[in-house]
Formats: sequence, structure tokens, C-alpha cells
Amino acid sequence: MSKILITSALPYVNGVPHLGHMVGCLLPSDVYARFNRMLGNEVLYICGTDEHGTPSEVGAAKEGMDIGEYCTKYHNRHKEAYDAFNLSFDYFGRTSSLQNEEITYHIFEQLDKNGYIEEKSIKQIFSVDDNRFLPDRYVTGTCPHCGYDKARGDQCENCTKVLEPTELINPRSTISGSTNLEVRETKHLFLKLPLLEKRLAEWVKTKEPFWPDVAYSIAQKWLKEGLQERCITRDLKWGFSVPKPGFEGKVFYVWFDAPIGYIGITKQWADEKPAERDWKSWWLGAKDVRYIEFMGKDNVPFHSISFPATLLGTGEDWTFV
Ligand code: B3M
Ligand code: ZN
Repeated sequence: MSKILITSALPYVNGVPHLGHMVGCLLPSDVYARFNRMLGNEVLYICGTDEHGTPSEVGAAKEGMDIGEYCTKYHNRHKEAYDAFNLSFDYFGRTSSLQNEEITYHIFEQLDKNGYIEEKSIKQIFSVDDNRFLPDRYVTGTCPHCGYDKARGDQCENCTKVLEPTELINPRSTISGSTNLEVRETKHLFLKLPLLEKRLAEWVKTKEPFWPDVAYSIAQKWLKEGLQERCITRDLKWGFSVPKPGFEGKVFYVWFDAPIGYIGITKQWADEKPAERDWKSWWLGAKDVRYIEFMGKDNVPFHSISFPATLLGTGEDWTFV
């Protein structure tokens, strides 16, 4: 009997669940989990809602709701829909859980202690009409790489390149459509990916026989282009507060704590029955665990580059895909 850890990409909580995610990610991971259980393997199949970031802030504002209540409402909607499809998750959790906060802080502190975090001032887009910073998908514009005219500030869906909002050509606010935008300077924290690049490249290389070709080639393409430092904090209210002096009022970037959510959700699962369940036996020093991730194509860079680099930088023995 083998121990098989399966995670399915965590759907954004805002809005109702859609069929694309079901067909592309949830059903395949469910089939795989059932198949492994039939083989007699010990399976832990984890999913949950991805709750931080601007989409939740904006969604809650649209419905005139408190953000936490908004997330609970839509978390329950997702859960009901997946129950109706009889998906066989061992646990369907939330990235906003206390358990995920605890593990996110732990991982951040390890990265900081090991010298992989850097402070820098950056220029960010501020929308005068919306009276707020516009991080990530809250700026839309033309992709500087492929010319696609509906690229979002965090990533171009057309060519999958990860972007900074200030790189977009002809930027406009996704919220209001306003082009009355200013660039303002604020202080942020960056993950020093270039320092981890060599070890990451060696690790990715060992995955060639196991990963699907498309995942392997996306990771190789990123490595070939050279890794850049990635900003892991945002000027938002909703999210995990950054536990570092001088960063009050800022939160972690949703893509920093979302993959860590796989671990946080496992801890949610374990905390329900502490006498029987141990999250560490799946995630830390877990030599007997085989880990399989399911996700859509545009999530590959985060799962094959930034999440493994985050775990590598802790210097701890985490479970890698
Ligand atoms: N929520 C993106 C998506 O739903 C993102 C996945 C997170 S997986 C850690 O496509
Ligand atoms: Zn593009």
C-alpha cells in the first residue's frame, strides 16, 4: 500500500463554481483518487476555496457584504455543488483558515531567516476614480509580449507569461474601466527566486519522466528565461497580514498563500480528529508519500516554479510533487 497525496487546484471563491473547472481539474482528480483507493492505496485528496486577493474584495463590495461573510457564503456554495457531483475529497477547506495562516507565517519566517526575502520599493498602479491600488487582475491592458488586448495585470491568459501590472500597454481599471490611473510608490517584499534557481532547475530536471510534457515544458521555458524576484505582498486589506515591522496594513499576495493552502487545508482536516490524523505525516519528512497535483495550464508556473521554490527556500523537508 502506498500513500498518495492528491490536490486539485483551489477554485477562487468569488462567484459560483463553473463547469470548466469541474471538467478540467476536479473530475480528473476525483477519478484518480477513486482509482487509487480501489487499488488499496491510502489516499488523501485535498481541495478547497482560494479566498484571498482582489476578486473577493471586489465581489464582496458588489454585494454590499463583509468580505469574511461573502467568502463563507461562496465557500458553502462551492461545497454544495461539489457534494452534488459526489466528489470524493477527504477535505474541502479554505485558504483563509487559521491553520493556513499559521503555516504561511511559518514558511515566510523560514524564507526570511534564510535570506530569501528582500524589501524593495515598487511602483504600483493607483486608480484615482476607484480610490484604490489596482493589483494583479484589477488592471487590464495589452500584453507586452504577445499583444493580446485583454491581458490581466498578473498574467496574460493568451501566452501564459506572468506580468507586473505596470508592464501592460494601455492599462485600464478592471473594476470601473477608468484610465485615470497614476503610478505610486510603495514598499513590498520579494521572494528572491534567482537565488533558488539553480537548485530548482536541478529538481525540475528530475521530473522529466513524471510530469506531463506540457507542464515540464512550461517549467523549462521559465527556467530558460531566467527567474525574476517575485513580489509576495499587496496593498490590500483582505488577506494574511504581513508579520514584519514596517509592513503594517499590507497582506500576502494570494498566490503566496494559495498553494500553501494545500498544507493548511490538510491541517484543517487533521485538526478535526487530532487523535487519528497527522498533517505532518503527509507533508514534512514524509518519505513514503507520493504527491500528485491537478491543475489547469495557466496554473502550471505557480506549481512548478514559485511554490516549489518557496518550499525549497525554507530548508525544510516538505513533500514535493
Ligand atoms: N485559484 C486559480 C484558478 O482557480 C487559482 C488556483 C489556486 S491553486 C493553489 O484557476
Ligand atoms: Zn501575452
